[in-house]
Amino acid sequence: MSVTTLNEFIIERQADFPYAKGELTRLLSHIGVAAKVVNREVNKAGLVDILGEAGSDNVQGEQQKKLDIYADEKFIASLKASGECCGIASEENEDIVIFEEEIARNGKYIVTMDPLDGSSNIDVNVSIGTIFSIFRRLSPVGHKAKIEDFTQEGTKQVAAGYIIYGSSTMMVMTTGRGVNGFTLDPSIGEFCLSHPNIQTPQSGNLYSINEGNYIKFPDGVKQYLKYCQENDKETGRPYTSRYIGSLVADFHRNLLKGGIFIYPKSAGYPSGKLRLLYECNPIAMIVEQAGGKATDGRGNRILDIKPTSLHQRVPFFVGSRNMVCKAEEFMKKYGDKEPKIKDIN
Ligand code: P6P
Repeated sequence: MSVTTLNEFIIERQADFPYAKGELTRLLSHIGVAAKVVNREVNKAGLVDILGEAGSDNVQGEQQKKLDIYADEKFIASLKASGECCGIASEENEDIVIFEEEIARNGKYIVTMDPLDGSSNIDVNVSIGTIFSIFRRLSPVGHKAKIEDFTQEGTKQVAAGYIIYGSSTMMVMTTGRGVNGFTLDPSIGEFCLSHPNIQTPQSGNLYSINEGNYIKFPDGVKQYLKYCQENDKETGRPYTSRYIGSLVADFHRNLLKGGIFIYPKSAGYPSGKLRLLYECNPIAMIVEQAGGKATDGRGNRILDIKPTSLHQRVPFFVGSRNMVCKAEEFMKKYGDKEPKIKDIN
């Protein structure tokens, strides 16, 4: 059976992109290149004693970088080289990174990204990920990118995706016409179509939340968790809690098997912990394209939220449509106000 590589897939689907004459194709394939470079380093992370800790020199005498800084630099370099991206917003950079070079100033797109999400899990060999989102710029081509290019609602995304560096390395992405998964075949160094047209189950029995924060949750969340832990009427089995503390890994499992991921606001995080621009928006586009739902727990669709700042946090309820709806019912019935730290005994 012949395999379809990521590049072949994008080119075949190019006609789907209303105005792309190869630009989006080039941009997405450059993201694929950076992902392969980062994957190589992530896979060596376990050999840190040989390669040297961040801040020390590696065997080549190069300054060893923290992997998330390394990933940020590789994605920025590849996006700049594509000539299709005029700037990026990244979890690793306080402000937008504007590409000054002539070739990049003519780029029609901007990218928001978390270059290596969950990187604190690297040294315990837990799956981590890169998350990205692509918008068409609003500012005039040929000029420098502006902040308003980056604070567009999530509904304006032209593409979104993530790379999960796990038991295998996989890119899951959407250009607004369904979700497709590409698994890296190391023997040929190509991402190959392995999960065509991913649809997430409308219901599931997996719930993912950091229950260590339980006493800081709003009552609606506490009551929903209680509901999940009661016996499931049909199967007689309670739901199953699965939480690995790495958004891409937790989301990817639930996307394929059915489930809900919740990072609500809490006494510790009154706006939630996850970032709207480069964590929640791209994941929300993917889940909606796969038939799921993503809200802030109070009926607001994530993709409709108008960003007010680059690193803005939002509460995040994402996954199987029926499960997110059920969680929202509990938030409405029992309240979505998080307790104050002083009121927690
Ligand atoms: P907590 C990783 O640091 C991250 O940004 C996400 O990948 C993950 O879902 C979340 O934070 C975990 O946060 O507070 O449960 O450790």
